[in-house]
Amino acid sequence: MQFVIEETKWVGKTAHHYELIDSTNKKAKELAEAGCSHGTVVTAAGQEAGAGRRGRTWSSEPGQGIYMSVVLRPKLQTDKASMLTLVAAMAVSKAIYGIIRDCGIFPFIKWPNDIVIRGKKVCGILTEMATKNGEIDYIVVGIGVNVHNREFPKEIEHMATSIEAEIGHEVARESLAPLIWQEFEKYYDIFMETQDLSLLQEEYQQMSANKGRKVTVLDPKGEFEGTARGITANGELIVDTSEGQRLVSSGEVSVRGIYGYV
Ligand code: BTX
Repeated sequence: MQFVIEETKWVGKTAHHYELIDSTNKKAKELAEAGCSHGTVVTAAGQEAGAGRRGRTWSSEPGQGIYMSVVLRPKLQTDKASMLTLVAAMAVSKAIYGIIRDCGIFPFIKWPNDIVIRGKKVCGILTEMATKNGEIDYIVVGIGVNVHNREFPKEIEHMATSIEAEIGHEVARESLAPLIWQEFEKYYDIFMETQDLSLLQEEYQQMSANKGRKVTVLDPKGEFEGTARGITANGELIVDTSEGQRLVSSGEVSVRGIYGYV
């Protein structure tokens, strides 16, 4: 099923759709290497090798979810690129809420790259960057949303859910996907004004699943616990620990709730 992206200014004006693909991020990177324009979108009905972070996989059952990626060519310092994950997370949270608001359920952001409903993951975001001569050549932001799924592979069923499984009625992928890009474009343009999250920070905090919660930070340099307090304008997670406040950058770090996934 091909999504029609109409209400945007620049996202998805060129779009490539595949019924089955290995990974929309991989295809978007190939198109970017071949010189495609800023805003080019790749969508697929299913993925055979959906990619997560650090070599992990994203279960991408055909016809069950939204699998899509956008190519971006921002004039941005390389160390700011990871904030685009948070920008995309805000867009997904807002778009899902726009579709399910009557259910009284809120899709929260689990920093940095998941959207959760009732503590389980409905969306993952993968941001990848390529540089040339020390500058950003392109960034690919990939978004996977579980929409219709009623079951998941055994190894992820404790942490994964879909929008329909949570709200109990049908959601149209062809309505949600374009809405995500509309919201993404709005948040992206605001982000680019300041090249940080200072204008989005306050709204982000309201969408945050972590704020005020006890978290374990799985830092390869040493695991620690604390209470998440929100994010900085640079997208770091603020964590109060018994030894004082620490700022956690995404990258190599994962965050888990002490009492569950969130
Ligand atoms: P992540 O590394 O944060 O999360 C991956 C982990 O999430 C897996 O190891 C598994 O535990 C769990 N998981 C796998 N599949 C699902 C699922 N469908 N629902 C919930 N949990 C799951 C997250 O990486 C980033 C995922 C981005 C996926 C999009 S899809 C479109 C684009 N193309 C592509 O290849 N990747 C992105």
